[in-house]
Amino acid sequence: MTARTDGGERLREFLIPNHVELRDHASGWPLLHLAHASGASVEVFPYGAHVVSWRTADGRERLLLSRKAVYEPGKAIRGGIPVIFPQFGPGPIVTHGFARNREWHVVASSVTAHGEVSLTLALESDQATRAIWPHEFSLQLEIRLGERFTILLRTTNRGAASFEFQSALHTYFHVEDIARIKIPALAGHDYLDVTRSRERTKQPNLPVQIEGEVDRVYLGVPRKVTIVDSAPGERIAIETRDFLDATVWNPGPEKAAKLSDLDPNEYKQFVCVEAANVAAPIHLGPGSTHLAEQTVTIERD
Ligand code: TA6
Repeated sequence: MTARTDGGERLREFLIPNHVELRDHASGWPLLHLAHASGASVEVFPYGAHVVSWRTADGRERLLLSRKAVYEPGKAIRGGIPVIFPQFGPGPIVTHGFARNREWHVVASSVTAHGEVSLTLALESDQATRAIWPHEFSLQLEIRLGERFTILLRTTNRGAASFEFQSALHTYFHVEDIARIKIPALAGHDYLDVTRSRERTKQPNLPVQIEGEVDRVYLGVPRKVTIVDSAPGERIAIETRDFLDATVWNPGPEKAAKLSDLDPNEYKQFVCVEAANVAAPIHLGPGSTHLAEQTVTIERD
């Protein structure tokens, strides 16, 4: 299982001047740069279909990518938007599944009639994935970049038997100061507290705030969740379809210090709010496709 580092020769047919371009990266891995007319941009590695940058039209980076991220085949990149499939966990296979550690391939690119830049990457089951998870599947991750940034995740059962899967977009949202942010929409919702053996707990009727390590799976969340005060006078709006749960994670100082691919103080500048299907795995019959979607924008007071 090795990541392709051929400079992405096979990507060239999908490049669109000024909109989908190939960029060099210190890792030697091909990196695709999507640019929208507004000035917004996204960067994604075919490795893991891993988005590592989302800049809004004002040029500001809205995701955290660790300065100590490691680019090694088989290892997850710390930060950006890891794609979690077919298992979030805990479970019988590798934590958070294998999709983020495998080489995806580009299958389509376009500029839509509305001027959005669209890029689609795919991952299919193969002998290596079957050895880990014995099901035939295809995954497609479509990025649509305009004033808003949308990711669509399509999961198709290519086999003759049903299977169940969990999935998530493990987004590391950049925040100015973790101590300032609030997440009002999760007030009053039940969550599984991972720090307390996934004990089912009720969020008080108050916004979620981050103090120390927070690792929770909120169940049956609203379709719109905002991270308030991500920066002074701003909030990050996360709108989803068919992602029923949301994981909220920040390692806090002690856990952060144990992560070799995270600078010790970087924990202060991100919160993971992850559109997810975790509590109730998705049941997919033969030939069926499940579509889940996340759109993020920055709202201002
Ligand atoms: O989504 C929260 C979580 O599952 C935490 O428990 C923590 O392990 C985090 O993901 C990071 O996981 P990773 O496998 O990317 O190191």
